[in-house]
Amino acid sequence: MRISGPMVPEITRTLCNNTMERSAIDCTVSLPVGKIPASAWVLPAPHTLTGEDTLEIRVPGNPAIVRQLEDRLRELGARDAEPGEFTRRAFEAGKLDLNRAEAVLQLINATDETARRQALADLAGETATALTAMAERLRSLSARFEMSFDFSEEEHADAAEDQLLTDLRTFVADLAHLLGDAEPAPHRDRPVIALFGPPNAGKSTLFNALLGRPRALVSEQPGTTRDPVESELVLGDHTVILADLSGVGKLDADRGRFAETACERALQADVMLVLEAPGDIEATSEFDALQRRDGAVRSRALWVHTKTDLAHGITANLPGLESVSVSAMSGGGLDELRKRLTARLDQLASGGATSLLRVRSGEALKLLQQATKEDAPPEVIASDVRRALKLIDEALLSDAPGEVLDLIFSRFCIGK
Ligand SMILES: Nc1nc2c(ncn2[C@@H]2O[C@H](COP(=O)(O)OP(=O)(O)OP(=O)(O)O)[C@@H](O)[C@H]2O)c(=O)[nH]1
Ligand SMILES: [Mg+2]
Repeated sequence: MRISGPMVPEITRTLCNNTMERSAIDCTVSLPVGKIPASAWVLPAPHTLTGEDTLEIRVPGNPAIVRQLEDRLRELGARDAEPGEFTRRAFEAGKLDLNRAEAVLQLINATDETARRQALADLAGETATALTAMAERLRSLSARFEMSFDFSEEEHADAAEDQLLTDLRTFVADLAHLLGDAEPAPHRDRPVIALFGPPNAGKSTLFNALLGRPRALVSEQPGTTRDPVESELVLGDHTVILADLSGVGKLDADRGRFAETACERALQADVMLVLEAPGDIEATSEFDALQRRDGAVRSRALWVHTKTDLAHGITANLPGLESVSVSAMSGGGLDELRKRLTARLDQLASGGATSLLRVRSGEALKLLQQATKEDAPPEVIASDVRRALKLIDEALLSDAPGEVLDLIFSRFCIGK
């Protein structure tokens, strides 16, 4: 167990009978099951991950003992951490910049070697350093573009312009290489988007609405969908498999006969839509159960509040995840959902690049690729270069508004 914050000295004294001096100690913790031998690391501020006083305590890995230690810590005033809260505190204490905090998340969720390599480079700050150098190159290119207008009437202007364009193309290729664009992560199969949620949440109705045809059976009877129903769906540049799953939870008429298959499919999906109808009480607990099986599922989840045409002031659960509200009946919110899904798929296709640094510099890259591909007049290219430079500068500043931060950290597992 790891605890961090101003109450740590008091808890260390009560629990381990120790002062807040930096030490590794053996101690005995009194729990209802008895006196338990424990090892503790007492880590005073500021030289800790979070910059706060921190206590790490290790007890034998018996679930009952761990639970009792958790209860004891709560009694002493500690509370459970929010997802990613340790990393967030590290970020807020200035121990970790946002790019690195995001790299931690990427590293946790990396599923292949490319993604792991990228995350490690981000974490070590290599990407930011390389990108800073790239920004300087682009700044000088941008200045040359601006200057070229002044000389465009002179006789060597054309040759100079060609050279400038060649240099810009070289820059674009280098940036693509830096961002890992040259070797897109090989996606074995089509990405899968799964619809997960309690019976009657409106999964099949949303499935049909996204496809634009009545492919899956819909009824007011809970437990209508049994085996998964799959269909291809085109979203932006992506063709995906959309999977409609059987409902999960106690309200299922089949008492969970098909729920395990649904859970397994949801866990394997690249993007999981968690559907919650107004007044539904099971979506959260079922999602929590999935998270206990695989903490990383959070980063793949998108919360969908359904049947918004029916909701009359019913307060929805706040899952602390990216969420959208839709009515498959009226079509409201479907465009927004498609947009969010396409953005997720773009991320997947770029090798799981999820950090703001990569997303923003990726946008700059796209802009420049477009600009150099077309036979655009220099004024237009120059303006695109300016915009790209602004995006990269912003990416390097790594400043993000509070709600973006909430979103980033919400995708961490609890305890990280
Ligand atoms: N008013 C309204 N009703 C909806 C909406 N979406 C679904 N419903 C209704 O909710 C009921 C359940 O819809 P389904 O799509 O079958 O739900 P499901 O989640 O697939 O249910 P199971 O397959 O049983 O797990 C049906 O009576 C639908 O007509 C919506 O956006 N608005
Ligand atoms: Mg269904």
